[in-house]
Amino acid sequence: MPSFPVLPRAWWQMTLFGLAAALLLSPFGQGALASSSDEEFLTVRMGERVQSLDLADIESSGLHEATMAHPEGLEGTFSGVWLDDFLQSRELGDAKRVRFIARDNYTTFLTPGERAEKAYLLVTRFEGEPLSTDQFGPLMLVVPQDAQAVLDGTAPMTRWIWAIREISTR
Ligand SMILES: Nc1nc2c(c(=O)[nH]1)N[C@H]1C(S)=C(S)[C@@H](COP(=O)(O)O)O[C@H]1N2
Ligand SMILES: [Mo]
Repeated sequence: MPSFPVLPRAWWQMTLFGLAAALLLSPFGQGALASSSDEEFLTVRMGERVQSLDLADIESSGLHEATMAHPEGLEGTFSGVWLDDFLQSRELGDAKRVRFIARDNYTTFLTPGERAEKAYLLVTRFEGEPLSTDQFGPLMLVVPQDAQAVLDGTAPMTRWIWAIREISTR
């Protein structure tokens, strides 16, 4: 019986380990990891009513693009849905407070007056791909018309919240 090439057992273990690591680090591996958390994409609350939304649910409000620089470092084409379109599609357009809660528990809210004053874009994608965790995903809120002023330091960005995991209304 021809002998299998004589290689130390450790060689095979290293090869298997290498393959597993390569798979995890590959776009395929990342896709698999990302999709496992899709069901927890965004929680939307109105009182007792809780909705769990995924990317497709949110983007069904209609995607819009904005090419701009985000002060946290991303520069390019962002896509997302207008916040008011999204809220209306969920029958939340009349909310007195729309609160955003981030993965780091940072939180902000918008009143109807603030929403009427500026067009807020709920960003779902950067350069056509869903926002990853290190790109401040899964969702972020920006005001495209203020992007330049924010960079120049002439407009505040206190309502620009990123890493949004929950929208809570009342
Ligand atoms: N998720 C999240 N979004 C956030 C913050 C935060 O800590 N976490 N900081 C907010 C505040 S207070 C401001 S002024 C701007 C800029 O924050 P930075 O100066 O810490 O970058 O982002 C806002 N968005
Ligand atoms: Mo701030």
